[in-house]
Amino acid sequence: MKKILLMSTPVGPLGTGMGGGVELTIYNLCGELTARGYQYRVVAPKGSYLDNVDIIEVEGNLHTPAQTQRRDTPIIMPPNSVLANMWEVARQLESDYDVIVNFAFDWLPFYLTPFFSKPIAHFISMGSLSDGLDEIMGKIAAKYPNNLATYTKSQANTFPFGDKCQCLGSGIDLSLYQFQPTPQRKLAWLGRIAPEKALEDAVAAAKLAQIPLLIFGFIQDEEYWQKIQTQFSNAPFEYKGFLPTKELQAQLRDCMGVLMTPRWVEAFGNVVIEALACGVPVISYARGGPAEIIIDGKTGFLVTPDSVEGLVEAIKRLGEINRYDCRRLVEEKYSLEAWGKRFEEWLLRVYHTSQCPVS
Ligand code: HBI
Repeated sequence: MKKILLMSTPVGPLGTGMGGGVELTIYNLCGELTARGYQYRVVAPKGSYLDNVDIIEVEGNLHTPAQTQRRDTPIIMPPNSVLANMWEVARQLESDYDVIVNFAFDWLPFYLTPFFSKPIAHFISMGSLSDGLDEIMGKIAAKYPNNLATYTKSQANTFPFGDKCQCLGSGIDLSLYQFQPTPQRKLAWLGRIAPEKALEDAVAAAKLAQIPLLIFGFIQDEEYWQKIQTQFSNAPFEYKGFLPTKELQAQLRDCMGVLMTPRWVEAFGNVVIEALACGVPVISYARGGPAEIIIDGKTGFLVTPDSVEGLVEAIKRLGEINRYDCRRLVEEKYSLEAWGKRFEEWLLRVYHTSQCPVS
């Protein structure tokens, strides 16, 4: 295996925050593939940009974010779909590559898998959201049992084929995050601003605790954001925008804690390891990826899901956490090297078993 083709998400150009956690995952994978001597190209919607990454930009209409649809919503292909155009490029290029890695949480790449002569490794970025996707993913998992991977076990377990998913965790470039031993009296919330992230609970908790809350992230659902501002007009929160890592961590590190309020099964929660890398403890609802990362009472607190009072109780206990423990956990388990090795091993498994697929 020498040359790898990375196929991005169709919900937004890379570098805008619209691609959520997958943007950081693709960027980090590029760094790890370079470090390990592989050649690669990224195929992504027009307007994509990542430092030092060679991107093939493709025209076309973006897809609707899957989490805004219902479980029984039919599979929708927009006219002039950017995803269809991206996979036409993959068809033209596949003879030059050894493995194709798909990052789209969409029906088409899974359906196309048997039509390609080169193996397609599917990295699944969210938990189960739709019956149509579960069906096609399950078919491909049965035919290519090594080819599906997720961030965490709890994410994989939301799918009927969860036992076939490789769980790769995540990783970050620790050199980008500076440890801060002494915080100021403020909290942070990070993520795409959309209903499944339940920002309103974090604002409510900050208001009850009377501690300012800094909000970082891409505003995905404008109406939802307006509603929060109206509902909590006199709460102590400040929107800081979607910042590049360098600027984000410069503000994040000064916080006494991060609040994670996932309403859904958060696949992983890159923001958790970004906060811990700065020494910032994380308080999260005990569900999904964050519940597998946070060591309750040591690197933060796990709270009864959807309990704002639970968040407030945990905020009062933040002083019990040794901030060095937060940084140490990420250094041990979520460094880029540790994650890159897991990802490379998965791709090699996909590549070597592709010679004899399960018929
Ligand atoms: N929705 N349809 C669709 N396709 C994606 O690739 C997708 C998505 N919603 C969110 C998303 N990807 C990313 O934000 C992931 O990082 C979660």
